[in-house]
Amino acid sequence: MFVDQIRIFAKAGDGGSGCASFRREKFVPKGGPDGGDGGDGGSVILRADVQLSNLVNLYYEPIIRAKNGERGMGKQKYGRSADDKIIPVPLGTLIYRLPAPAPHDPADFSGENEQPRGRRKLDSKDLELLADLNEDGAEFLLCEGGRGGRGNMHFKSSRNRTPRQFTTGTPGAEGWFFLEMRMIADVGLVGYPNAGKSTLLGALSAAHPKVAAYPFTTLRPMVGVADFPGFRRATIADIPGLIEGAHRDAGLGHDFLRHIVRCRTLLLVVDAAGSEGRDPVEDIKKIREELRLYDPSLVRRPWALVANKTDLPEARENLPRLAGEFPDVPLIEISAQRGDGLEALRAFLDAEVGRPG
Ligand SMILES: Nc1nc2c(ncn2[C@@H]2O[C@H](COP(=O)(O)OP(=O)(O)OP(=O)(O)O)[C@@H](O)[C@H]2O)c(=O)[nH]1
Ligand SMILES: [Mg+2]
Repeated sequence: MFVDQIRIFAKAGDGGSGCASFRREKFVPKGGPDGGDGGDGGSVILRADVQLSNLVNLYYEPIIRAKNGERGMGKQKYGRSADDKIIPVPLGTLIYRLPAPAPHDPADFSGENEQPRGRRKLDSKDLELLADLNEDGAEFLLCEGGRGGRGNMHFKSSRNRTPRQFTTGTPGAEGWFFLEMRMIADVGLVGYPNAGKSTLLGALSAAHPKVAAYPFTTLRPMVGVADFPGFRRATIADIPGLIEGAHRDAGLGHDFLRHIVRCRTLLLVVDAAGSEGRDPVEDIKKIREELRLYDPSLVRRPWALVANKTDLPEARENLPRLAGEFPDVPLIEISAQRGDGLEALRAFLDAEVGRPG
């Protein structure tokens, strides 16, 4: 299962209470206060981990609780502090704070101990961005554990030798959060279904995406790594195909556009042969329009036009038209299936985004 958005509830541990106790021992009358401090509650911490590809582990456990600190005890014994609960999340996870759901909202969690039911569309104004975990090992303190209380041994003074005061621990922080994973890749492959994006990813990297002659073969994003000479490399994300109206949620692509928002360079892959009776020039214009409607910054990004399926004879007449329509954009002619033109594409990617691996 591929989960790239999830709502969670987290609660840090409460601090343990301090203790009020007096030393009682044979032959030691009035031994004085000896109540120890409570331990600190555990915090809930999210940590970015490159090994994870999505948020599925939180889908099964959307409620996270760290343990409470133990109470202090007599004989000056401190309560044990609880361990922090460290939750691994994939690289590129954005963390938002959510307002607590209204108790009567049926599409939402109805109680802390229940699984989320249904999916209510989130309103972006509900969301407050707290952090962006975009480096391996980066941590975010989601909910801080409560502090332990103080035992009565600390309240002893010359005027009060038998203090009964102690403080209780402070409660651990808690809250509702929304996590969204946005893949981090250098290059994003964008195009209509069946343009050959997955075939291209397979040809450029060691990834083995599913390839088939029907639209929407790719159902979830996938990242591959292309290696260049001198240990340089670029990560390439293949997302499900886009169709017209994608920004309005048509097809599958829209939900995945967020995964290319962080790509430095976009490759617009088009079926230059127009095999399905489509016009490649129109395809590119529509895809650009969908990108613009989703996020205007996407069309300002460096991009190149990848004319695929040039092994088919129909491509021959379309190539000059593509070059004429988009004169300022690098046009790279390839056949992902046969491997033609891949060296030129690799050289382009290396120059554009290749970085030391
Ligand atoms: N003739 C020819 N066919 C190709 C080429 N590249 C891909 N194909 C074929 O085009 C079809 C679609 O390829 P995919 O790589 O699955 O296309 P996609 O863009 O990933 O499609 P979706 O995942 O559905 O969006 C498959 O039947 C491929 O074999 C090519 O260079 N030449
Ligand atoms: Mg595909």
